[in-house]
Amino acid sequence: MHRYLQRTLQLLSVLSGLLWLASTAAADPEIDRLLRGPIGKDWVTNGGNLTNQRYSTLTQINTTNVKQLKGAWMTRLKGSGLGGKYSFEASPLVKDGIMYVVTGNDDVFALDAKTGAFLWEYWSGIDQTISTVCCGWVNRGLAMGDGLLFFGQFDANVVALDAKTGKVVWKTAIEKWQDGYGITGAPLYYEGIVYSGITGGEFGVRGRLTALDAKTGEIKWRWYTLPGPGEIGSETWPAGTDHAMRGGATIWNTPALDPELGLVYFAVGNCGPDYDGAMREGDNLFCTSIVALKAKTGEYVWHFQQVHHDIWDYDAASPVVLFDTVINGEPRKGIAEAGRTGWVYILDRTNGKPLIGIEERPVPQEPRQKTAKTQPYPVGDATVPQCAEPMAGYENSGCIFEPFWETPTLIQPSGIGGTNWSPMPYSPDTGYFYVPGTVRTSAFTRYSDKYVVGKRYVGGTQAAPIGTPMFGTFTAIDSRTNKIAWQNKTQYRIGGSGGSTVTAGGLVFRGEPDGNVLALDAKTGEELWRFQTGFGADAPPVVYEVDGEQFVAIGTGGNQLQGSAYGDAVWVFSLNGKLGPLWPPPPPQTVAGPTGPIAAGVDAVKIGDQNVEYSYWPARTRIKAGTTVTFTNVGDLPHDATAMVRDAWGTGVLAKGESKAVTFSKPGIHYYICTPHPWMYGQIIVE
Ligand SMILES: [Cu+2]
Repeated sequence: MHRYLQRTLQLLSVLSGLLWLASTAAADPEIDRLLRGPIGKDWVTNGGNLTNQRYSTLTQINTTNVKQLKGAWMTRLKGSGLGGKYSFEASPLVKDGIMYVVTGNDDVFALDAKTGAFLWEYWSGIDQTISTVCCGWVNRGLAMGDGLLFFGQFDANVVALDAKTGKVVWKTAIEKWQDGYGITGAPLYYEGIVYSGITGGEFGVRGRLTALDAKTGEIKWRWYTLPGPGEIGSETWPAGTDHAMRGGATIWNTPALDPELGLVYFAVGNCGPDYDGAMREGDNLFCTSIVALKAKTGEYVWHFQQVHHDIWDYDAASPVVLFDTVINGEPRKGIAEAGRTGWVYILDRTNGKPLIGIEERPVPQEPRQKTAKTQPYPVGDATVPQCAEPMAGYENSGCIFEPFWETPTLIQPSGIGGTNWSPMPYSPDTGYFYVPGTVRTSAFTRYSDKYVVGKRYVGGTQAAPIGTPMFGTFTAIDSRTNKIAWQNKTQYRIGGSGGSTVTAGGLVFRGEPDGNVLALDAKTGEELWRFQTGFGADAPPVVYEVDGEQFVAIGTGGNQLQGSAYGDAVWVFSLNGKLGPLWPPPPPQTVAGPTGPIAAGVDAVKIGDQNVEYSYWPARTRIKAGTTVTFTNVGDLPHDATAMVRDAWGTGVLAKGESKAVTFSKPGIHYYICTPHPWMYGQIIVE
């Protein structure tokens, strides 16, 4: 009897053990293994694997033979995402000889990774009238697992396609685009969960990370980046107000995950309203922060805020990177993120404490903006200059964290400078992070904005003054010291969405907005190879292998924020490649201001004409005093034309098809911008 009971208990315990295994077993053991391991022949998630390091272990293409690299194939994606409102920022995924790629129109294509032949295509049919777009139509990539491909859409749906056929398996609405929400970041898949961020920081949304069941699309949990009353961080918002509920803090990019620690990590964007801190006294957690949650449950574990009470649009927008290192002889688990501030933030990923050192220093104050008393200054070097040059016509100028109110104030880096959405690869061979940067000064101005659901809610503007230079830097930052190992100045802005990838072959591959793809020596930064693709080459490249042959792939479809020429192509390179370069596309602007010839006597200006969404046509016109100029929006998005001299004149927001007439009586040169898209410039010369 006693023995029988013992046997029964043993059996029960074995059974419950099996049940436990069944409930926790990985949903896709092969993908999970690839995600945990070093990146080899396949590239199965946006950042290559769970670390986001974008470090390929393939060595067939290396520093000795990279000069022989030529085009293996180039495929144009049937006009998907081809046009002035789109950007191509996705890394293609590759698994078992099949490439999957998503364009700025949320269309997905499966291609033979060896030949570029089409296997299937999914056309999103997404509503082209979506008006809650802050920074170009873009999709930063896919995730895969359980035989499915996952991605977020501009209309705030997360979608799963059958990887074999491209048919929709499930679609889950996270929110409504009409309320200001959208998804542009690539999700992360691991152990049957899809992690997705959300965008809408310029539309008064409440940011969050959403975890979905990969098989069904059911929402398992969500973690709000803006705390509700009584929650952790709520003490950093004014008590008794609901400003935190529309404080932005969106998630632009793919999380990283440490399976041993069981933590998921991500970077959080700017506070809303972007440039007006007057009503939101406090540090405003979890804006502009790195956050760690328990990967299974979404429970808060730690956070690090890069900018307190952000009023400069200093999003943490680049994906976080996990790496292991040795500091003072001790092995450490690190996490790093490159900010728009121009610094790399390097932390211990077990607890969120600085790994190398970050000092809180007093900063200049502006009581009306309720500025934070101190800000974090990482020990080490910044990758872009952090002070603006004084300039005629501007009373105020300053360095990073210079406050501003209603008088335009020059500050560098701008909110569209430093490292923006671009990823930052890490090589365990060199111990370097490869940091793309944009150098661009902004004149910041605060104004009042009223919150209306689904409308822009930014409380100010930032535009680069006419004639100021815009360029970039590409910097190797030593992960052990946070100091510059080498730095290349680049002709064009590359921090806005430029991508790169590093290999065990000692190479860094990266695209340029002028259409060139480059290979650099990862140790020294020396350029070893260059190839003209014919389209703006801004997307982050990937490296893969099929039938023993190594390939390098890059999406070349241009990028609005970097001003590069649009396209719809995927270029793939190999040592056996036969294709030569194409003619260069028009290069991006390197000086802020309107471009093109001056039209004589033209009194009608079209906005977003000729498939160039972010433009005025003509951008420059010469008229007689007393002429009435009619501005008409023929683009897809709401635009305006607003004098750079504040309160002088403006059309107000024009929806698609709307016009507004403005009479110019005073002779002189009138510059104007589009307030939602301050990289659009126009000029009216009145005689
Ligand atoms: Cu605009």
